[in-house]
Amino acid sequence: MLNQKQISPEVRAERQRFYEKIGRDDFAPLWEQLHNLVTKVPTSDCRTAHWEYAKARAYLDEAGELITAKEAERRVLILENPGIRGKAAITPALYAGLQMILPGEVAPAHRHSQSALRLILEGDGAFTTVDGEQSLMKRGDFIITPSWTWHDHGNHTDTPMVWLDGLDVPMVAMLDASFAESGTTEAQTFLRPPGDSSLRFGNNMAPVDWQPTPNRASPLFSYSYTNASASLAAMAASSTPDTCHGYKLRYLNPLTGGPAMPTIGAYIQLLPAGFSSAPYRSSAGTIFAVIEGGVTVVTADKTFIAGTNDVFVIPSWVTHEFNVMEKAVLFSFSDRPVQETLGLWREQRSAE
Ligand code: 1HN
Repeated sequence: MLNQKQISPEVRAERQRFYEKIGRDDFAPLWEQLHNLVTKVPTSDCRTAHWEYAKARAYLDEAGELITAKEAERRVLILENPGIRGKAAITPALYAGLQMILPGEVAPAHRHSQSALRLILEGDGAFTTVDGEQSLMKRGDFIITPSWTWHDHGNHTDTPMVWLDGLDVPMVAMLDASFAESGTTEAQTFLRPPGDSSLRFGNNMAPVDWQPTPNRASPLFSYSYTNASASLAAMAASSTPDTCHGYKLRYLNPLTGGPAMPTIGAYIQLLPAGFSSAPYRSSAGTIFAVIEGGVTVVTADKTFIAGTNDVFVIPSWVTHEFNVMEKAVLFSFSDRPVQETLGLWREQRSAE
């Protein structure tokens, strides 16, 4: 790095004049910022942060009185990372929000380049329709709406439904590749019966001539919590936990073995009663939602307890540990698949 102290005021002023001159012609000196651009380790302004569900839920109730889902198009409270406010980002690459849909409400059909995932936090039986197939949602279910798929939501039950939305909004903005379209009708016409995609692709089979396309999202769009928790319970009953992750599974595209969507990886993990994880960090900033129990999260500069339905974010390369008294289940999502595809992803596990 240039040591400013060794530079005489005359030279500094001369350089400043040069920078201003070339700036008027849209040039800039790399040497003034090289070390901020190429850092030894990730150093974004993104911070570790925690959103309590009780507080979020009260704000959602207030929002419910201020605006309908239809008028809002989507009634969502964005979870803004406190280190990067105003960018609709929870990490530099990802967006997260909490969406509420009240009994009788409709969130009209649209599609966009951004890929979305939902993790249901509250409610049972509201629906989402993805590319003409309706699916009822319940707590803990993981649902995807891949890039450019039509989607609308509705709630015919008598209780509110709340879910966590995760999208690649900042990533798509960075690439300047955002396209969107509104549906001509509020709700899509059904093209297939409910459960069709699970029956075609979710039974370890696929239609004989179906060819997976690289980087295409999973044809399965609803992953039930009943299945996920049975898988976690089986692992927990018959193996020892990973020292950093406990028992952790990734949601995959059954046709490729890759992630359910190309830009966002999604995971679910069980931390058994009494578990204390070994310190861990990775280059993929990760958003967590607590599905069952509670967890104490420890980082160098912050320790907090995340209770059921709370959301928290661990930025890239921040070492963290999880401690639980009772069994806990955490859902999480990150940009890991993008980093892996580009050969960028790194992790560091503490010495075991
Ligand atoms: C969106 O389409 C949904 O469809 C939710 O439920 C959140 C945030 C940004 C852009 C599009 C939805 C969104 C979104």
